[in-house]
Amino acid sequence: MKITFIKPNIGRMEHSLYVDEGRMEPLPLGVLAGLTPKDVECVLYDDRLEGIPYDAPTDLVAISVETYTARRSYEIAAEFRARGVRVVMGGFQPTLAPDECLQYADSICIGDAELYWHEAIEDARRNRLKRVYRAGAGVPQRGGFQPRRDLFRGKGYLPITLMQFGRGCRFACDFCAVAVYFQHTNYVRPTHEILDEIAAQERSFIFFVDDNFLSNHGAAKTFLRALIPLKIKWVSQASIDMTMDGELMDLLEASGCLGNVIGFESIHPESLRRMKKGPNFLGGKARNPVKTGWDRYQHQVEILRKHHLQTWASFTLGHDFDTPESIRETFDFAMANKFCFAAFNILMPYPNTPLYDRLKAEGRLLWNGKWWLHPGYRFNQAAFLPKLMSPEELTQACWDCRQKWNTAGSIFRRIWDLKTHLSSVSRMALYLGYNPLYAKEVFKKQAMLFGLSRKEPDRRPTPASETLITEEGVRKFFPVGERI
Ligand code: B12
Ligand code: SF4
Repeated sequence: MKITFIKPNIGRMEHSLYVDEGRMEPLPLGVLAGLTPKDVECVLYDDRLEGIPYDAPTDLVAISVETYTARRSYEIAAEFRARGVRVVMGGFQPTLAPDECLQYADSICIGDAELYWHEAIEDARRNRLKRVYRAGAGVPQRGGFQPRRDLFRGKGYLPITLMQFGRGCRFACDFCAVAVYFQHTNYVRPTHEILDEIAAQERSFIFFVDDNFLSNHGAAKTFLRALIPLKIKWVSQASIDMTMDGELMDLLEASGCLGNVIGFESIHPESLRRMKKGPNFLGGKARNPVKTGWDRYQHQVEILRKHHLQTWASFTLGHDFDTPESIRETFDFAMANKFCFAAFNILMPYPNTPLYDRLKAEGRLLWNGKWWLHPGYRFNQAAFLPKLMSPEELTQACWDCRQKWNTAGSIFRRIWDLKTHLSSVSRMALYLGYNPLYAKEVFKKQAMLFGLSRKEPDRRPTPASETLITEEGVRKFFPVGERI
């Protein structure tokens, strides 16, 4: 039996091979292949860098589908199914929007593959795949099996090994797909299994792809102590409440942590409260800004700097208290703190999240409520009606931030921090190596259409009237799989 694993891109130009130069190893597919019985042949194609050989013989196609890549995944599935090959989909989109995915796949997998993949393979061998395999979430890579990293070789991925310490997060931010998928729970792998995986790597630079590496401080401390003697360098994603725990901060520094992606989301306490961004209230003065004054994370950022941690600040912009002015202030805040990277993301209503349900109930969703399928929707456009500005203003304000942040001048201005970027050779290399690369990718991806298209990106915000095409209209004129 042969399985073809596919990592879909967000969008793709019909006549040119769009190559994502910031591409990282597709760990979910490596994990899935690692879970696959040894007698099954596994091949992997990454739509971000290579063509997909639809005519090559295969028995089963397995696609990892996120909301952003759903339209492209459905197109790829249509090609294989037209050739009589069965397609199975798994990942966030099948878990959050199963009914939609079922229309485009022979079989869908809800939740973590560790819990059903063997059964699906045996069913596929006997030609009796079920329509739905359903599981929850749990401890990743149970039993300590390793991802099939040999499948990544020769594909030019960034020289950084992706690995899991754990999955999920204990918080419940209202916009977060992770909170829904993992039901506010964090699962951590046994330390010895991760150490074995690290020992099997040639590289000593690791990205722990956890949703919140520091969701469980106790477990993280145990693991960090075990990391210290290995003398590796690593980065991850973690919530800012880490700054409340001095011992944890010392261990982060001692274990080789260069920095984390941190969800600041907003610099306005009203917005943080409304989105239920729990960790951002724990360590600072946002709990009761009327009494204490809101210091805009000043205290927390100082603690991060004291430990030489570089910060990748992530913002979600477009909350109900946001205006174009407050978005500009957010940009100034990020510049003033000389963050290593910053993502000025438009707040996105992901299917099945509390935010999505609220905006839907308030009649504020654009693009028929399914922006990820809409043929006119472009990457980084507003997908709902904000309260205090128009969707076009929101799109433009975030694009302005991205443009200004990623100029050579901005990169030059931000490097001058002796406590972080200039505190060691590896930190400086990370800053100088990745900033220009990400800047280039940000410009390439901005306003990209989803799926296969003939149109070049148009960076102007789409007028709201164009977002109002009806659902029947979308189906009639732009069925998924048809080129526009
Ligand atoms: C690492 C990461 C990244 C890395 C990318 C790494 C890479 N390889 O390219 C970076 C930082 C670059 C990134 C970028 C983005 N990301 Co990201 N990312 C993650 C993160 C934290 C971990 C992914 C991972 O490797 N996990 C480890 C693997 C083993 O777990 P897994 O993917 O969940 O897979 C398991 C199951 O889902 C299932 N499964 C998955 N696929 C399949 C397929 C089949 C056939 C089967 C049977 C099962 C199955 O089995 C697996 C094993 O249990 C996830 C969150 C998460 N928990 O997954 C977000 C996440 C996937 N990202 C997200 C987003 C939004 C983005 C961006 C769009 C952000 C932005 N605005 O730019 C971009 C662009 C992504 C793109 N498609 O190009 C969202 C997607 C939301 C959604 N509803 O789809 C997530 C869920 C984060 C979140 N908080 O919501 N990301
Ligand atoms: S802290 Fe981060 S990962 Fe956890 S629920 Fe909030 S946004 Fe999601």
